[in-house]
Amino acid sequence: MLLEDLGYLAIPEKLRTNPGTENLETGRVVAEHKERYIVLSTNGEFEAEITGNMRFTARSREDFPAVGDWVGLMTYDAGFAIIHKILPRYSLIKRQAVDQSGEIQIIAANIDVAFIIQAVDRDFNINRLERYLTICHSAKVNPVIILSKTDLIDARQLNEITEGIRPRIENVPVIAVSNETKNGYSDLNKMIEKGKTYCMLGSSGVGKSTLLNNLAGSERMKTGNISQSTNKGKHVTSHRQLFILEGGGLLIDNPGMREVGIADTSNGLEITFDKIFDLSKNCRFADCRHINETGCAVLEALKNGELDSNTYHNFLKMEREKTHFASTVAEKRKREKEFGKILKDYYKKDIKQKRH
Ligand SMILES: Nc1nc2c(ncn2[C@@H]2O[C@H](COP(=O)(O)OP(=O)(O)O)[C@@H](O)[C@H]2O)c(=O)[nH]1
Ligand SMILES: [Mg+2]
Ligand SMILES: [Zn+2]
Repeated sequence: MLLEDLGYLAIPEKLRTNPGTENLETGRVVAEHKERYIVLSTNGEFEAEITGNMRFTARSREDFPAVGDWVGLMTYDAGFAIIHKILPRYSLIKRQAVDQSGEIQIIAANIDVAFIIQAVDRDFNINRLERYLTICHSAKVNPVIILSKTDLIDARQLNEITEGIRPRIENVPVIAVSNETKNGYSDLNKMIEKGKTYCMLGSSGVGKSTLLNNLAGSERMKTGNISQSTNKGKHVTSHRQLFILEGGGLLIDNPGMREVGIADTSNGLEITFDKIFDLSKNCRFADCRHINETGCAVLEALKNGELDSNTYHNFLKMEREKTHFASTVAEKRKREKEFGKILKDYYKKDIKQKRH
């Protein structure tokens, strides 16, 4: 296995030199399970853990390795390795946890293209597409929309769906596929390049694992029906894993996501809703919220039909969520800081007491 087979050449040149890793081997995290990692390197496959130092200095989930990460490691006999360093990431897909704790969940690192998969039957929902697009844009990952299960509808219905997407989502490729008939597979295969990393995003049951197995040419991931008995919608894929496809593309499957919160820290919303952001430059007030302000160019465009009303409402909803997330994070930081201070005072006292 060469590093370029794992996608090494997709790393931007300036990130490839990593001071402090000269004596370490380079590898890529292909799977993760409760702080244990499977790493591939030129010397094979290793089960790895991070150093104690990495664990104790970690300030957030982002300081731990994720699937797709390039790492500096020391390897030992019997396929065991210690990860000493995470190399700088060129992209990182994350989402906000459902419980609103302000925790973020890392989906995958160093992804070139994300396939946003939505089934054309009951799962189909443009608001949700915009949500995933925002996650991709803030992660600096190029999105491609894949409409799956097209065998369940006829050509006219499919046409209606793609026509419905067009006015709301521009400049994002849309590919319609069926895992049953393999319709659309050749278009999809054309998009997958050797040495580039792809990741699948989408709800449970839309056919992500089936697609991966078909593209890989063998059953790598378990697939299944959404369980009706446990109304939670149990998913079969319980872990995240990176697979090397026959054509040399690298593909990451993901457990289904029931809800994807927006943890947008960069300009994901700006890119997804670029039309609204362009319009807002003409609002009378610089801090216009586009809700009821006079001289609002966004409301004006909404009134004259230039702006789609569903797009507008979805934008407002996600904007609110982003604001809420930002304040949750700020509060959490504050609490942690206060707790840190209590600990510090406690230790100070403790040391004093020991001296006496
Ligand atoms: N009719 C139809 N069923 C599909 C298609 N793709 C997947 N399925 C079925 O949908 C269910 C969920 O598929 P799975 O790949 O496990 O979805 P995942 O949760 O997104 O990984 C399985 O029963 C599949 O057989 C498709 O293109 N057409
Ligand atoms: Mg799956
Ligand atoms: Zn406005």
